[in-house]
Amino acid sequence: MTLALDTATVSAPGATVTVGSGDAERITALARRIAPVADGRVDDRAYVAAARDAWCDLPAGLRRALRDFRRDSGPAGTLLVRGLPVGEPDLPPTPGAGGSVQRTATVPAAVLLMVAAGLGDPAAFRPEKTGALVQDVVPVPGKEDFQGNAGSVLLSFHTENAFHPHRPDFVMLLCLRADHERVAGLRTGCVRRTLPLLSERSRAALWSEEFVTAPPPSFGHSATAVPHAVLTGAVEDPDVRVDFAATRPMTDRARTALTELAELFDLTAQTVRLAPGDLAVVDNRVTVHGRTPFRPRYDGRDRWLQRSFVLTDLRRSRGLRARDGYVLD
Ligand SMILES: O=C(O)CCC(=O)C(=O)O
Ligand SMILES: [Fe+2]
Repeated sequence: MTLALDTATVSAPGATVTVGSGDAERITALARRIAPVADGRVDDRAYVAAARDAWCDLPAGLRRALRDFRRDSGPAGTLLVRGLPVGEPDLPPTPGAGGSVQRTATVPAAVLLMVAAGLGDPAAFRPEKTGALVQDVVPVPGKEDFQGNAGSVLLSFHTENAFHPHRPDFVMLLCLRADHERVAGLRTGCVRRTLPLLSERSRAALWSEEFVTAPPPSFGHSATAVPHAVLTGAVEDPDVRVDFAATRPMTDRARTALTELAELFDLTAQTVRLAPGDLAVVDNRVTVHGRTPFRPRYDGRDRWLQRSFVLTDLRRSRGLRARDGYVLD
């Protein structure tokens, strides 16, 4: 069966690379090679070290594309890698429990951690999905309306962990199984596209520290909401930091600017219906992401993505990571 990306839904595609079947077999072999390390506990530092080592043996074309993307994520701030092995046809049923994670060595977990270790280093937040380095993104019964990855209504645009000083540099989403109706789309919007379209007044507001983004309750007091700007860095190529479900304006001009920015992200959005074997890498510094709605059936065949975060400079968060591990407390 061919599960092709529905290119008709891509308005202005970001970079795409396709892994050939021979390379996919090599990648599967690498995943099998490292599977016994640390008894297959993917959160163990020895497993991560093995994944980092295996990165060096990934097909050169894939490594080149990822390293180029790391240096310059381009006008869309996304890279789609297609044709990766995800363990089909022996894929187990889609998990249905809230907070479910992947603790054991599988082909998709190896793919995520090998790529993470090449783009930077994998990282996770202890209060979020128990700090697992590979997390399930699945619809959860009763959570349909939730503005988070357990939901199935429209998920609004957000910078991942926008409230956090060490938010991921890259968010990786690997599709193991598409939704039944193949309508769920990963939506991305890049500030490199919206910036030239913003009014002068809104642009000025977005550069000012007139916004607060509260952490989700699970993070407790470990992150406090201090006023921040939505745009920072280089005037011609800023970073963006916003979560349209959580970022609150503190002034009238900030409110107007947020509305304008949301409209422009909608206008310039690109939507990709991920197929099994598709890995979307989102540059979380310049690109926000969300998801179109879909209808879960909770029958074990629902949409199933696995997610890992990447920090390009792990050292910067050392104060939050016990024993120089990969989990931020
Ligand atoms: O379901 C998706 O496609 C994206 C979910 C999401 O925002 C995330 O897992 O960070
Ligand atoms: Fe997200």
